[in-house]
Amino acid sequence: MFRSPRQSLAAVFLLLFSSSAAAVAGRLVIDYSHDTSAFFTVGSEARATLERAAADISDVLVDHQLGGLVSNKITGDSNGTTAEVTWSLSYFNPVTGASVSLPNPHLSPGFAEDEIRVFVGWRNLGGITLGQGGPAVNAGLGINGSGVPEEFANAVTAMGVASDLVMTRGSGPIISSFSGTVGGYPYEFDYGSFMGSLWFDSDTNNDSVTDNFSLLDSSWNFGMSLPGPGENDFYSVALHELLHSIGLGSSVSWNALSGDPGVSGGHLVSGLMGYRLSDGLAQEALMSPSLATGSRKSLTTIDLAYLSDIGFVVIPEPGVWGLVMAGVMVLGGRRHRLAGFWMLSDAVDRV
Ligand SMILES: [Ca+2]
Ligand SMILES: [Ca+2]
Ligand SMILES: [Zn+2]
Repeated sequence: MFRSPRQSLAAVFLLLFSSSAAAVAGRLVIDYSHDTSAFFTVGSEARATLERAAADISDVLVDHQLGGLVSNKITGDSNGTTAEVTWSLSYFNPVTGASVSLPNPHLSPGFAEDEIRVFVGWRNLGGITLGQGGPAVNAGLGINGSGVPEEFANAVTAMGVASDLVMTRGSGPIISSFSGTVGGYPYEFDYGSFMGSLWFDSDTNNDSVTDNFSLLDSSWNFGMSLPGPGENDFYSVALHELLHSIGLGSSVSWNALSGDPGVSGGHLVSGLMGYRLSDGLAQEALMSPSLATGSRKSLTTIDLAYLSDIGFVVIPEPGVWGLVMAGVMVLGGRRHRLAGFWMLSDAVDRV
């Protein structure tokens, strides 16, 4: 039977989706501990849909790429002289925006292999903003040392190497970097994707009063069925903000792509098309900056390619899915990377 190229590509992506459905979910752990609204109660449609979005992203991230965190103290040694860094990590409270510091992040909340924790909530957002999200870009560190001065430079260097090995979590993106000097010797630390925050608009009529559930429900489409005319699709916004929260749009690895023609600030350019992983049909990238009311966006090959570009290992695996990978690379068409680092701000964006 004759098939147009488009049809055969669609068939390949359908196969891809079937395969991904069997992957282990749960790499994105949704944390509701800051949510004070009644909108994410256990059993609610919004919560179920958010969990589905997290699972759908987890399914495209390959297992065993993000290392666990077993200690927040990391030591470098040079002939018995040591330099030790003690890390704390911070994230933004999704409801209040306050920075929350975790002095012992390996214990509380703890980071198992492959897990990224995303704190979620609701806020009254003005204008046309539906949601905001970003990775945790704050951290604190203290450095101690002991030994002889002539070995300290090497110990500091060894500490940096050892810290990067643990704190970048392996092959995931670099979220942020620190540099400075200790005892006159320079250090630079990178760290990877541990946490993020995101929040959704709870004031859909922009009267500065949090909507009651009935009003919220009439504006948002909380379920997995497609949105009706005029409704904003919660699943689409959840996917988009979750991808922000793990580093797309604001991270050292993302900023290194700033010369890429597909990248515009914290988003992919409007109109950049990919193929939906769910059914192989063409769709504007999920990570473009806007979402039309009454429409749904889901993960596309383009979004997958940029997840790969910032450091995640994503399905399909090369070799096994060679045909699909070739398609992704052609569609992506972006291999122009700029060297250099940008310091991160509290980057969150519309939709
Ligand atoms: Ca309101
Ligand atoms: Ca609003
Ligand atoms: Zn965005």
